Amino acid sequence: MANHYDANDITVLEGLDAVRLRPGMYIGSTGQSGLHHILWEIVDNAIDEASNGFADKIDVRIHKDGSVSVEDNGRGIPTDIHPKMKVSAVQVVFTQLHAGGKFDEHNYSFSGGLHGVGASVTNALSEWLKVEVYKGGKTYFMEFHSFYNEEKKKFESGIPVAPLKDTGKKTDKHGTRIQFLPDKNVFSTTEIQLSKVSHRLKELAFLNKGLTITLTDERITKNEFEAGSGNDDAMQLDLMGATEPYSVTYCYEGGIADFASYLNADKTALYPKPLYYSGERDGILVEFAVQHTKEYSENLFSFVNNIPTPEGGFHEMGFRAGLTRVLNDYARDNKLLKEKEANFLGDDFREGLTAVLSIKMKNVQFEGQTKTKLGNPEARSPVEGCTVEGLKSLANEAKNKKSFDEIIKKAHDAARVRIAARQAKETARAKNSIDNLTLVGKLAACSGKKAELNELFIVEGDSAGGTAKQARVRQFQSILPLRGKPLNVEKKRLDQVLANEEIRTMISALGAGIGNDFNLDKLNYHKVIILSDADQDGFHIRCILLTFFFRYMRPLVNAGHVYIGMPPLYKVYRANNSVVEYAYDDDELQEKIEKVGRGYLIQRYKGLGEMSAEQLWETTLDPMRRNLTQVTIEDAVAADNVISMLMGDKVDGRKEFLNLNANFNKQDAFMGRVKLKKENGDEEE
Ligand code: TTJ
Repeated sequence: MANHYDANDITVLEGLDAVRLRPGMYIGSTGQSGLHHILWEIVDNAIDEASNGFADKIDVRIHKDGSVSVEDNGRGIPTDIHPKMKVSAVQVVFTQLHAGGKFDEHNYSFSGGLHGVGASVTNALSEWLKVEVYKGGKTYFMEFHSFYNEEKKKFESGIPVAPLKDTGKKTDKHGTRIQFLPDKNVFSTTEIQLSKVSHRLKELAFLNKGLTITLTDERITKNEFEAGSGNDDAMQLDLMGATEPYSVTYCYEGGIADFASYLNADKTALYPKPLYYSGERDGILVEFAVQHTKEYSENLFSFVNNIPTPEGGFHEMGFRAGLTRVLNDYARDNKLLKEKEANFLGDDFREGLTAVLSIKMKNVQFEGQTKTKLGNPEARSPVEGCTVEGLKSLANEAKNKKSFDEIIKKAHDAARVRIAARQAKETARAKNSIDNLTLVGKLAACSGKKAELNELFIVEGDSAGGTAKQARVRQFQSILPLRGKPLNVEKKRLDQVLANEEIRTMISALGAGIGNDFNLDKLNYHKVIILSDADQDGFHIRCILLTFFFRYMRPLVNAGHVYIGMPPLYKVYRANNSVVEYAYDDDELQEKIEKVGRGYLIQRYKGLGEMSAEQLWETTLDPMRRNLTQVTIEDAVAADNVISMLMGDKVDGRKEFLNLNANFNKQDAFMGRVKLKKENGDEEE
């Protein structure tokens, strides 16, 4: 092997040996991904030449022997002798680590991102690599080899076979052509994947508008490709196709605007053309294309120096912020958002959004799990600035008015759905916690399964609850004792209300859900009977429960399922219990005294807990003898006002109301607006 270069080369060669020793350090892995990485290193160089405006064509060819070639029509890698290295610039590029963009700061200003380890790494990990440079009518050639050195007993990588030479072949082409064979000793597989390469080259064509990229795969014919892609239309399989290699050309005059259209090809766009902008701020080039569809997900594809950044980063933050700002301003300025209405959220503008964001900047820092997140905070503000400037000027073009109006309309829908969804989520969460609730030890459920016949008594206090459990007919009567006062639901949000155990227990027992999801068909009891003491506390509890039903189970009230149980205030009886009468208020007491006659005794009940099971049954539970009052809400709005006054912020009003209604057994708690209807159908105001 001809190798008689000066001392400079020795360090260079050691550099490439290091790459071969630890390929993972340079290309991530020695699998599929690493294999393609060494191709992208080469392609990136050609793309750079094109980005800088010196090339408009790149040809990539996968050869039958498994090698790959990349050719551009740029200026060609410099062929002159590098003053410091004393070898050709071509040799420096392929033997010096990180030398890729070192000669010309300006032209290579944006290179060196993810792939920026340089073309020398490709050389180090290839069996051989050949360079042709076409320049000034001449064709230059240089070749590198990697091989096992028997004398040194070690692998040597990327060794020049000979210095760069003028082949003498005349040409009118200009550009660079690299061909290399990935080394089988390095990679677990050396089979380049057509689908991977085509996907990336197509992406690069979108990202570099006007650039023509051709991909040819000599390993398969056109017809084989067609057959393999599932297109078995015999008409397409022509004679030429039987021998010609598969080849595809990508070129997009619209650049990333075409990219956005392509991404939306199978979707329904809200406006025909993507909104496209290209500009620069603080040395950062910013380009974006935006097109909304009828879909709901957001598809933002971002790139930094042509490298995808699926993990996002500061450029995406800037873009999103700018988008939200301009579109909210547009909505306000055009009165598409009423003065009272809150701004849209960013999410509202991104529903169904397909966007491509491509920026170019120096000194890129990639972060994140897969090193695909832009970590340069200084990128944020310029990108936001460009986004604002770009969208503003687009919005000012008359031809785009319809597009912007469509975006705002879509945001309106999104906002509405967002608000509804939040409510649904809350309800769902509530429902879950209700379903999961265990009522053991609380509810004494009836054994019968017919909701029409079943009754649920919500009883104030554990002791009365215990008595009621003894007194009830278990076939159709359930008892739910309430400990203490249930939460005053008036001033609470649904989630707080549902945090209350008493209330959850009640919802669970009724079985019909809550709020918007309340379903009467699932109701377990057609009579829900509130049984509270005939005193101020009992009245308060009754009001709280009614407020709860009114607020969160209004259909229950409207359908007449809610009742107020009326325990008697007095027992009027003979000493030997030969006569027993109950009086439910003071008027009735006189009546009953007369009925029982001389020698009567009176017992006044201070609460349900004072009653025996037998007494409770006779007076309050027995359907034949009890005194139930049906609660019907005639005027929901009026009732709500009353309840608000009772329970709400106007504390004075509540006190006054409570004091006015000293006779709790006859209290017309709802001041004539809510009618209390007797169980037998008689109405009383
Ligand atoms: C450097 O600055 C002077 C003019 O030429 C510039 C240059 O290097 N251009 C260039 C490099 N064009 N194309 C390449 C290139 C192409 C491939 C396919 C691979 C590599 C390593 C470089």
